[in-house]
Amino acid sequence: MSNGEKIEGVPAKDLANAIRALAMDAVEAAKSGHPGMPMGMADAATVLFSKFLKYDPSEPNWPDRDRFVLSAGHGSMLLYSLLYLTGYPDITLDEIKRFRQLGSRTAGHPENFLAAGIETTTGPLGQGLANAVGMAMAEAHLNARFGDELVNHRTWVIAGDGCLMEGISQEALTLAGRQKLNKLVVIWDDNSISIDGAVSLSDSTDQKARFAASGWNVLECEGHDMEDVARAFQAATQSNLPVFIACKTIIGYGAPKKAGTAKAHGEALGAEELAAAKAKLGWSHGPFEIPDNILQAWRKTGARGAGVREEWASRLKRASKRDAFAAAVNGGNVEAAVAHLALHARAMAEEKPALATRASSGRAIDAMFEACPELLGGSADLTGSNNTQAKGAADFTPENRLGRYVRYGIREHGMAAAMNGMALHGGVIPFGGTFLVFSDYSRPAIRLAALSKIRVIHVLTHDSIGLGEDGPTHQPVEHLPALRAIPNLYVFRPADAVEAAECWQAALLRDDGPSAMALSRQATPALRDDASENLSARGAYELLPAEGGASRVAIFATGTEVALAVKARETLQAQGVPTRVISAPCFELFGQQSDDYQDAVCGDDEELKIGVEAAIGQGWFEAFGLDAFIGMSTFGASAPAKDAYAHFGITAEAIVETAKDLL
Ligand SMILES: Cc1ncc(C[n+]2csc(CCOP(=O)(O)OP(=O)(O)O)c2C)c(N)n1
Repeated sequence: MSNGEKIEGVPAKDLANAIRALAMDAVEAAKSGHPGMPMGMADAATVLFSKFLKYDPSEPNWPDRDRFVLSAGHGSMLLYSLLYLTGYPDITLDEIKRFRQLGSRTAGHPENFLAAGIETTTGPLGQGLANAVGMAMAEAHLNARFGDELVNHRTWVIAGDGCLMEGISQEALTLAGRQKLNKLVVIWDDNSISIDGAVSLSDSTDQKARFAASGWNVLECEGHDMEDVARAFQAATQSNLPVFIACKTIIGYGAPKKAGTAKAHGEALGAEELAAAKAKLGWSHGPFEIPDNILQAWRKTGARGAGVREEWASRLKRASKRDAFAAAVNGGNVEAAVAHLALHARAMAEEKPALATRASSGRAIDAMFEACPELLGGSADLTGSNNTQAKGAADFTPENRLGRYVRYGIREHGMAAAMNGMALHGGVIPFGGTFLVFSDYSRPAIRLAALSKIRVIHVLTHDSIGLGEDGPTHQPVEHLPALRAIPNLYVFRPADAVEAAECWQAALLRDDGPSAMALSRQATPALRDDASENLSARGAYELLPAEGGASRVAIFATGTEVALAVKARETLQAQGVPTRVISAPCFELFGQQSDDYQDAVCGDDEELKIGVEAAIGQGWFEAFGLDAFIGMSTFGASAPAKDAYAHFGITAEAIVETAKDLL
């Protein structure tokens, strides 16, 4: 395919220039944005969308479509132009004209939920690349489960220098290399420019050697020579390893003064340079004007996937696994998992095991894993600690794509971002473990999951000073409030085996956001003897009522500290002080309950309210209207758990003392 080759009767270079023109015009109108990257990658993107990418704009969510990930999310106008030109209904010319404006689908950086066709939310550099690794893993797994006839697609990524400089890229690419994800193709926009100027100011990595060293096939092409680009893409489709294509481009291609410089990166070109660029490109059309023959050529290009999609649909109709496939891609067998968890919760209420909540979570996973084949577990090299490997779950490997357990290695950030990609891909429900303290390493991806409204479950064990001897480097202190600060993230901290099962139910049942399970290393007593209703799904509930009169003290606690509250209540009750205990496994769910319910749980002003959690108290006073909080205000200490709790004054005795002082 040469630049002069005609696509649907129009020279390919004109199709590429349509992308450039829209990018320049939209950024100019918004007075902000990034024209350089779309202008530089327009030729390669034209080759991809006209000859290689499998997609159908009339069915943007067709499960067997190729996934296209714009990891260099600042170049969002490249994606929006392509979606408009190829005919995705959500991205109209009006939306392009409203680039970056309030309420438009064409936000500054792509947001997956704003328009069908945007596969993932990108902008924080490197995330898209790591999402794509998860998408390719999901594809490989589902391909093994359902066969080539239903699942057989690629994941194509455009990544910039910034994506490759970010640390997350190392985690993502080494994971992909180990997993031999041969249907993953990363196209590097190799333009040697970032914001500060030449990439060489800050980086001298041999990127091709880096990828090759990690088990990738490495290719190169001239990014403005469509024939050469097509040759590389064709070769990429024949690979037995993931493919990295160094695609040499000029940022801002076509802009006479700014091309090849950082000035093309992130600001409007300005009227003069824009006009000169259009003249240089031979584009004589006004702002947002795409000549009909060019638009029609693009639309026909976009329509060429419909036949392939229809063939797929008829294969699906005849497929013996069509019902299982439909269940998988429509959110998974969650109801079956939830039913098994309900039975399990009842068994735990009977058995009353004194377990670490990480062990209770492990048992919950065992209870539901077979019932829900979409569950895909894993851990960042802490399997034995996180209790994330269900009994009988085999490893997911190049040799066994049916395996449902991912050895993510020591790559928390890569794991979290890959899980986002899996959830976005669909057909699997990812969960993965690490220590709560290392949620700092995965936080940027957790935040994006929350923004992206996707179901990803983080199993975060060793959730307090109660982990003991590993000391303050490993003891989370600020992490619970820090996670609770992320909008749309549910933070669960179950108190026993019944609550652990309930929290898993609640996490699975939400399909509009991620959950984090904070789980203890140390054992804690069973507290619930009734599991007929999922009380954890209420966020907070009265575990034990006051006896012998109106309640005078209410103790609110989470996780392992609920047992301390129960013990303190016993003492206070024995001393004639009617005391309630409220278990609060999920603040976010509590905040969604009716005012009446919240008022009933929080009680009246006559009552003394004490919160207990082995973490800093940020957020606690507002959540429950507390009078006092018992928790941490410093880092922890290396010591056996009991000694650490005693040292920091998080004990039943301290709760009793505080109550008596304040009554
Ligand atoms: C994690 C993260 N850090 C910083 C930024 C801000 N930023 C946006 S684009 C960019 C430079 C990217 O350079 P490159 O990938 O070469 O893009 P190009 O200049 O080719 O468009 C930076 C630092 C960001 N979006 N994400």
